Amino acid sequence: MFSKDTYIKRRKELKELVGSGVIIIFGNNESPCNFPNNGYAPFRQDSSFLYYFGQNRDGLVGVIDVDNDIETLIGDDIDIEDIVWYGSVDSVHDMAEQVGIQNTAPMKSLKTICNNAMSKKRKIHFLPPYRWDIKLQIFDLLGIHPNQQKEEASLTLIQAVVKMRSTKSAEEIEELERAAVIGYKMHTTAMRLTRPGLTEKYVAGQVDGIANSYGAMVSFPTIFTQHGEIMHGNPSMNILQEGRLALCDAGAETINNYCSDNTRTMPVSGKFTQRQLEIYSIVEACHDYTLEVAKPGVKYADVHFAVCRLMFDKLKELGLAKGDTEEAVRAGAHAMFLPHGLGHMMGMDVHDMENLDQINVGFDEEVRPNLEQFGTNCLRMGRRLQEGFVVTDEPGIYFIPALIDDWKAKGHCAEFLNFDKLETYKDFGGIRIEDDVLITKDGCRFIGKDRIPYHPKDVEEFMGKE
Ligand SMILES: [Mn+2]
Repeated sequence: MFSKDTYIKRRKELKELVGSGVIIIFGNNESPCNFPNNGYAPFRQDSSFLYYFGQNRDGLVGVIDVDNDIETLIGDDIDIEDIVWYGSVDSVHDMAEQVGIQNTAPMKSLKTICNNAMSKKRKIHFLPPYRWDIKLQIFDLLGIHPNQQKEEASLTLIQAVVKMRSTKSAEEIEELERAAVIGYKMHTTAMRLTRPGLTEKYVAGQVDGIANSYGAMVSFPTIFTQHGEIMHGNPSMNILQEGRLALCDAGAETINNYCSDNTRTMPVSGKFTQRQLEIYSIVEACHDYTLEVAKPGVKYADVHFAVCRLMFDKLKELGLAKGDTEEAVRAGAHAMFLPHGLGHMMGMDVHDMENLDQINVGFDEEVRPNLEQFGTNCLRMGRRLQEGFVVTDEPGIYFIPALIDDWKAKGHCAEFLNFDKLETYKDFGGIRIEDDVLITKDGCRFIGKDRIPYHPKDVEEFMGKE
């Protein structure tokens, strides 16, 4: 948690941006796993609630009456039975005081607050809910059916939250640096353990343990797989095999819920083959190129396409691609290899604010998403970069057998791709290299003082150590 002043200032700015009405920001509740008292652990608070109200406990709601400048933390104090099982916790009044809020009220009063506002036809601002219990709560409070809640959510509030959370303050950047330290430990652990004979799940479990030991949790379910070409490949009981590549995409959350997100791809044997090295070097060059071009004022979509053109040029040298690079990228031919965007915003959520809808977070009036073209429709971030933004830089090259078959059968982008050569890469897997980038005053830099090894020589040297 930050100081009281941070939360007071944030709510003050939010009130100015929203202008009028009643803002309701729902905190999360415990989420049952297989029976009510066995919840998914650890508890994860809603990030916008954390941003404005700071408190990391279930069963809280923050209400801001903008017109009358009244802030209320709503929640029920725990009773003696809960204290017996879980220990004593701060009262709602104490929690409010810690974040500079004057008023508290029990949960049942939320209905009265909403009824009063609705009877006076005042605007009630809420964010699009993503958990079913909150959807039911909104249905109960405001009478809006869960199917309508995304549309009925306040665009004014969404835009205000996005504006504020997109630019990271100095204290937030410190938290992100802390997350990077944990991320470094996670990835170097994976690199140290990876060898033929172990299961993917074993390595992934050790990586998760690091995140749990040093912070709050993993920032998303760890990907550790020899099938790097499957974007979200869950770790399986498959045994790591000599000659394969293992892709590890994993991140940590600090105790204050700021994230890291890195990917490394390593040879299971500890040494890249020539064919692996050729593809790896292209991804490495693309990854490093982002650092040269990303800066305030530049559209991240343009950085993405610049990286795609560099990648395509180099794939032509290997004989996997052909034709005019500009035309090929315009036609979306690069998506055979890179079917996702170069990166996404990162902060308290690993895909920061994705619950507020990507069109509101990664795009704006000027830069609209292209929802038509395969690959390009997966861009999560396109708009102009600003100082203080944090985005991921995660180019990859994948050989997806089903996609090769599909495009080959349709003749899709046939003038830009060498399908005969692609056939010989169907057993390759995929490579991604990912780091987190802070946009600075006149350029950008990686977050994290220690770079997780990614230059091929460094990876091999690290894996060769006892
Ligand atoms: Mn990522």
